[in-house]
Amino acid sequence: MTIKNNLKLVLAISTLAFAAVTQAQGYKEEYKLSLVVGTAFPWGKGGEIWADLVKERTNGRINIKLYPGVSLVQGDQTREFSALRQGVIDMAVGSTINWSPQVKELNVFSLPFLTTTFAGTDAMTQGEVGKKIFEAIDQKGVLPLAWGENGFRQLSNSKLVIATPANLKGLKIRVVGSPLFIDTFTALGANPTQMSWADAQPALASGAVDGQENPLSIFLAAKMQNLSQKYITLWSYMNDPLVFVVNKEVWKSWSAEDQKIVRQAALDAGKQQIALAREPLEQKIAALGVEITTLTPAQTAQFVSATKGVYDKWAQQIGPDLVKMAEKAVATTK
Ligand code: X2X
Repeated sequence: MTIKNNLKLVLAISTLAFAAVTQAQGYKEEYKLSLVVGTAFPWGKGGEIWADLVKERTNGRINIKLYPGVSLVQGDQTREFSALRQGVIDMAVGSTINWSPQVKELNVFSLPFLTTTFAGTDAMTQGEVGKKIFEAIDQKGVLPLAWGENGFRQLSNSKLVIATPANLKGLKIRVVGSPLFIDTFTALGANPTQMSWADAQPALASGAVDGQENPLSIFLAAKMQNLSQKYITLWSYMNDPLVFVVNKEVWKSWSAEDQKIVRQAALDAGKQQIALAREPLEQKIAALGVEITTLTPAQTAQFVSATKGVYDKWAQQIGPDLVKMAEKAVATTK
């Protein structure tokens, strides 16, 4: 070997070594993934599946740690989206309700009775509506990768069987952090109060509120029968899709190969998570002594008509075009 060739070799090796170091420097030792609930819930399981798939497929280059209880924003789930944008949170599997104060389009899923079926939900998330919503999330500064699902929200309370809006009169109902929910429950004659998930459980336990609405998977894993919740009404008035997202700076710091792996892992985890969230739980919950009421079509119609004004008002705020697109998507499933 000539001296010139030796020099070339040394240069090539040091360039490679430098590249390896800068790549390692660009990667964090741990990525923080925010969740409202932990792995006892299908929602938290989805985060765990995503983290495990990424770790395995990147040979540990990307190491994700779960932060349930939205602990990175002190339990205030309505601040999760801003924290994601700012980089306080690296990744999340988050609820469309919790992010709707920042991304108004997400309220489309909370329009009362827009759809009451999984087919209707899928027609929205997997079609044009889903694309538009991902664009909106992206424009607000966070990268969406895949859909998940918290589930259809059912009504529970400690006082009585609720089969018509009249039964809700004056009941104190805990609702989540979107003003749309205050409007819906006010229109139904209830007395809604907004609070975080962390505050909701002690408020139910002490009787400060009479009832709440959440998917059955949340009811079961949070053992709400022990929080005085004796009655459930299955009204499926809205579904709460979840979104798998990554902070944009974090995303840019990853190699193209790793970006591909993280995206595919989110899609795979999302599919598995949705299947878990859709497991029927009525019998398990009934076996705990909770009285479950299924509405007749005529009873459902009363709830639909009582909330029609809320639907129309919010359709204007969300954007009539997006709402029409959603209505069309749902109509194809009927
Ligand atoms: O707070 C709730 O009710 C929950 C857990 O369902 C959400 O984060 C939307």
